[in-house]
Amino acid sequence: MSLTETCAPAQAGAQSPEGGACDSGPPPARGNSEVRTDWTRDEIAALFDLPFTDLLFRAATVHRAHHAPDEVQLCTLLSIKTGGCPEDCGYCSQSASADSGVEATKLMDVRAVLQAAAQAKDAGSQRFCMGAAWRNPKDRDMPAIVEIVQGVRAMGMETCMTLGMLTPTQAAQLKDAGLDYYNHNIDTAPENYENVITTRSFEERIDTLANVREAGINVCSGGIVGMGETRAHRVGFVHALATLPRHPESVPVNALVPVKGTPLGDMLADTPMAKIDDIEFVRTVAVARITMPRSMVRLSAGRESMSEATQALCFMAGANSIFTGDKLLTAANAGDDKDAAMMAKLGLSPMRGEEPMRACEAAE
Ligand code: SAM
Ligand code: DTB
Ligand code: SF4
Repeated sequence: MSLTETCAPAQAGAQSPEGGACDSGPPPARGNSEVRTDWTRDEIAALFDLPFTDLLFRAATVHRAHHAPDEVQLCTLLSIKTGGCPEDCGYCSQSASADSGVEATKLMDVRAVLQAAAQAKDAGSQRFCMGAAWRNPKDRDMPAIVEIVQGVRAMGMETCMTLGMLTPTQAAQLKDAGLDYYNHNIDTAPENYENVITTRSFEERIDTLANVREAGINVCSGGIVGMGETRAHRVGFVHALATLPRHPESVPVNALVPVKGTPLGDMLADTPMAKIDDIEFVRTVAVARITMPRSMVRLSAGRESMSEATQALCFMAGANSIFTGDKLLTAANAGDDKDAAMMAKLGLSPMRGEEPMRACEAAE
């Protein structure tokens, strides 16, 4: 049974804001529809500090001004090149420097990738996201990558890739192939970056995001919560995204999946920080929604160990996209049966229409 089959019918478009009702608490709400890229850290910290019910109400109000609150976008992930990565991201099972037991593979055969995409489409997924454990793609990899993008697009699905750093030329090649989205996470606050990754800089991440934007590809960028970072780091993380020259079209919020054999998985194991507090996770989602009103906010890694109640709070707080299926890249995901049951219970439907940011871009 597919997720599409089990869910309630899609609702009509986003509701318009009622206005006025959410003006309490710092910073003052300047109208639900306003999209700003001049957020200050103090304003974002003040949002995090709001009483939880006020924060949720405010996030839900912003959400309803821009999105249909009972629709969730379904995306499927596939690892097209797993493990053996030269980068040392402290959370990642695929780093060659981790002792996680993940076996390194070569880039998958184009036909096998297209077969997996066809299955995802049958299961109701609108977008096929493909990840490669690379610091950056080599130019010799590009012809196969281009063929994959063209093939998945020909099936009528949206395409997303995450391949590491891109040069302007590679970004242009992907755009020409028809790539819809590029995922490249900033992961954490700039000042926390070197505590998590030492083989590249935060600025290099921003450079690739600029190359992707410049090429005309939609941007997907977010990060991970629960890596032992402080509240101030979470403020800095949201601030870095919300003050980009243009907000990312998609903002994945991952909860750390602590993997044995990775520096962060091992460091946090058996400590009170092994799992992010559920309420703090929901707060992060809510603040992302308020500061980036038109973006899709994607509940990404970590849903497998999250209760339905916590996920429901995340949907209230403005999350409106999930990864479906049993597997993320290497880690377990909730799975289609569980998700279909949750969506039916919550009365959520798969998203059918266009994303608000893209609809606005088309109108501009
Ligand atoms: N190599 C590419 C890169 O780093 O951009 C693409 C793949 S990488 C696995 C994509 C993202 O997955 C990372 O930026 C990180 O945010 C997320 N991720 C990886 N491992 C994770 C984990 N154990 N828990 C939560 N998120 C994770
Ligand atoms: C993102 O932010 N989360 C996805 C996607 N972008 C590529 C990846 C999650 C990976 C979780 C750990 C794993 O499966 O190895
Ligand atoms: Fe490599 Fe990406 Fe994993 Fe970092 S997150 S080790 S770049 S696959």
